Amino acid sequence: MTESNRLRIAIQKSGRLSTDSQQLLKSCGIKFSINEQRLIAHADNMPIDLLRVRDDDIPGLVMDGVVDLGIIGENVLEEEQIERQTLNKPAEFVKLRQLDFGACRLSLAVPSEFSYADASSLEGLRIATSYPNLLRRFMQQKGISYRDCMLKGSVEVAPRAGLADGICDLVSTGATLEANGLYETEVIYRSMACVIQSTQTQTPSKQALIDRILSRVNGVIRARE
Ligand code: PRT
Ligand code: ZN
Repeated sequence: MTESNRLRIAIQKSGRLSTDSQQLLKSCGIKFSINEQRLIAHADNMPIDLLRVRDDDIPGLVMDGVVDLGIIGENVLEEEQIERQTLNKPAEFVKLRQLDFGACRLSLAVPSEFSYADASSLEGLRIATSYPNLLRRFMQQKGISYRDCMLKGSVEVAPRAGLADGICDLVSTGATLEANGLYETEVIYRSMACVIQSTQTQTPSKQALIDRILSRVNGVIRARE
């Protein structure tokens, strides 16, 4: 029995989006306390369960209809959507709204000694990334062929380690690139956190609760602007 009368919201367990996600839900009047050992936190004052998971799992949980709502970076969402479309797996969701945190960009970067004119400077070269689908889409649009170097972490050290010629990685301040002797050449995707809803919802009461939460989210963000 996996159906639930309670609204399920997936948020990142621990990482760059967790504090802001929890804070946003609390500002919307949802009362809960997190037990670090627990996957689920039950709200005290509304029929809502928070699922605390790896951010990478959130798009799939929403697209498979396991949870009703998710708070996730658009970068991870879009990457997963392209991946699922390629594999003919459910890839539908409704983006309810973009949020005001989690800002970053997915960028191409190369070693400081690399002479870069435009993306075609990477023709035939190897690019390390954790976002193979977003990278492929960008390079296909430009008509550039390149070779993959798929890394889930430590992408920024790949050129120095001789594993790749350039990278495609998330950047916010640029300090990590600089510390690794790389410079940013091209932004291929700009991202913020967003709230998404499953297309497989719902009972009218769940939808009413979602509408209420969304209108509070709008109010909270408007007040912060
Ligand atoms: O454990 P889990 O899988 O849940 O977390 P994670 O390690 O995959 O993700 P996490 O917590 O690092 O990031 C979650 C989300 O935060 C990302 O998917 C983005 O939507 C958003 N975000 C915003 C960022 C950054 N800014 C960011 N700067 N995610 C990662 N970075 C990393 C980047 O990969 C690089 O290593 O920070 C470094 C660069 O930062 P600067 O400031 O030096 O440029
Ligand atoms: Zn992750």
